[in-house]
Amino acid sequence: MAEPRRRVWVSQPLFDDIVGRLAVHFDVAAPARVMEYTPVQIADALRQADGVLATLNERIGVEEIAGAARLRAIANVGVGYNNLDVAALTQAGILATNTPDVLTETTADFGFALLMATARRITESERWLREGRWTQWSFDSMLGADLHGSTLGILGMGRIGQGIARRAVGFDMRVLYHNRSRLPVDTEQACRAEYVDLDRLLAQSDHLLLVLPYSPQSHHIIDAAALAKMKPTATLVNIARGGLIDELALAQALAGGRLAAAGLDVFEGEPAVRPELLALRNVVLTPHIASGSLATRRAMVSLAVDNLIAALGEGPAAGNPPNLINGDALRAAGLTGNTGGGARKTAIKR
Ligand code: 8YV
Repeated sequence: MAEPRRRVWVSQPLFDDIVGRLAVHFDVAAPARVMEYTPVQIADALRQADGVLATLNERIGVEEIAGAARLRAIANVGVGYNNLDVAALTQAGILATNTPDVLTETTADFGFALLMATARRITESERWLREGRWTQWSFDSMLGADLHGSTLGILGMGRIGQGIARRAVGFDMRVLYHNRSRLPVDTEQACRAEYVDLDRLLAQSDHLLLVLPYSPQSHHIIDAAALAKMKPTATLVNIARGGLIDELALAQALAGGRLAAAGLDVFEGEPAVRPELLALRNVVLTPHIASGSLATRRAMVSLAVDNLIAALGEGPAAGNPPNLINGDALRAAGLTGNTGGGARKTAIKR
């Protein structure tokens, strides 16, 4: 008798034509509209799933997977995966994947756009104009800060940070960076970036961009003390995760003139945004869209689908999901633990 088809849960409406590729191998359950799930709803969905296509909205940890006996793989649509408790998934033998590379350039583009909008007060002045307040041109209205010739600080020098540094070359900026580990010299040279410690980065940057992963170690890395080390004329831009910044301290610094402006694409309690930030004129707020070009969002979903098909032991890369985050999950599940596709394929299907 034929084995019953395995089940995949797609947590949000993504692109039907791309997600449809899953249906070749699996029964697919996907919502027709954007969903906000409770942890119990997520646990219920996981209980019936062999694989999951998830977004940053779905937090998946110990409690959510407690009853998920058949779950073998979670493909996150995003390069960041702080919504997943990777240690818990690894211990349970559940493979997890993400979508790096395909969003690097688009996200770096956006980081630069948000920096320019913030430093040159683009959204603020547009609002002002629309409010009918532009009654006479004046020489000193809406004066901003230059990008060209200034010092750009990049905190987190992974692929996206390097993409931003490459763009800064065209603006003749001096680029400083801080990262957990220093980059190889040839990479530094290619980005024309200089490694400095965090204090120097804070003190010397005219514009500081946050592009580092969020973790317990980087939680509120930009707090009141860090903000106090920055130039009062500086611009702060965050395209990584909201939890990197103590937003209340930031709002106070912006309101008190201790920081010139901020551009925020991500928020600690998103989609909720602190009223203290909403009330300020010198902050540009966007709804987590840094990777949001149509082509890139499609590429992200496509890569996540490839990852999930492979992680569940199907398709051309069966057993070798291209972007596995937790290789140790294989061993934890008592699977082959080697990277050879064939052996793993059989094991993962079980
Ligand atoms: C995604 C992101 O839009 O990739 C990331 O880490 O934050 C964004 O590019 C988001 O993760 C979608 O789930």
